[in-house]
Amino acid sequence: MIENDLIAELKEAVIQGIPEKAVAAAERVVELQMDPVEAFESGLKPGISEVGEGFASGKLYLPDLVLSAETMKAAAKVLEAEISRTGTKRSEVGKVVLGTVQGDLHDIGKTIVATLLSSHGFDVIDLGVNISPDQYIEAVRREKPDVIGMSSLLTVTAKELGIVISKLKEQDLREDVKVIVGGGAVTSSYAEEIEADGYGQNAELGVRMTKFLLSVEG
Ligand code: B12
Repeated sequence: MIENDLIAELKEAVIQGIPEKAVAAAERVVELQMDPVEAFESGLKPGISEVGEGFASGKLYLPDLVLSAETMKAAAKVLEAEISRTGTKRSEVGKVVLGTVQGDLHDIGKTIVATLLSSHGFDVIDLGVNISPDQYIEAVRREKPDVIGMSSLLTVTAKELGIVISKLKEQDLREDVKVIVGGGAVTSSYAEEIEADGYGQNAELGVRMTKFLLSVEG
């Protein structure tokens, strides 16, 4: 079946680190009107996970990781454009400030969460990567979001999530905003431990959790 072949091709392209191949497959996904979120989660994501495992076991090196990440980002851009195009029109269901925590430069997961939230009608302010607790606090004061979403991929940066929550409490802002966390370094039990309001294992579940926290239907 063409659809399964394309998913496999996306995965292979990321593993091999060939952006042109990944972009061409992503464009076919769009042409065939396949689900872009599914293509991201079942094609690109397992590809980059495999590369991550190769890196962890010493079979692959940092340049391999960089090339695969660039390949993933190039294809993700095509899929993200499609997710935005087919999404719900802005209906102001809520405002979300998103960012990757201080010390952490991983942005692929956070960006897909941002895109999917926007496509579900949320107003999303993406702060970017390496966001310090003070920058989150400033953003909460400035943007008055309903939710802040934080991403952490490194074990050493996971503690930043708890630091931001403590700072929100210190500044009397904790009651004003819901906190949702995610990323490879985070588990639902860790989210509970630091008293986040929600956790999202992937972008889809992150959107569902955000809707649940804000009592948004659908
Ligand atoms: C790509 C990648 C990189 C790229 C990042 C490029 C970029 N622009 O993002 C580069 C090459 C730059 C990189 C660098 C490093 N990396 Co790196 N990297 C990865 C890799 C292979 C994939 C990450 C990724 O993008 N996954 C795909 C996305 C879609 O998945 P995701 O991020 O998990 O996001 C999903 C969910 O988690 C969730 N989600 C994510 N965020 C949020 C937020 C919210 C609010 C919600 C609700 C949900 C949510 O939704 C997303 C969609 O499903 C992982 C391995 C892995 N399997 O994760 C290693 C990994 C994270 N990296 C690792 C390491 C060690 C590093 C470096 C320290 C390497 C080095 N020696 O320099 C540096 C650190 C740089 C820094 N300071 O951040 C380790 C971390 C180990 C650990 N436990 O701490 C990993 C696990 C690899 C490994 N197995 O060793 N890396």
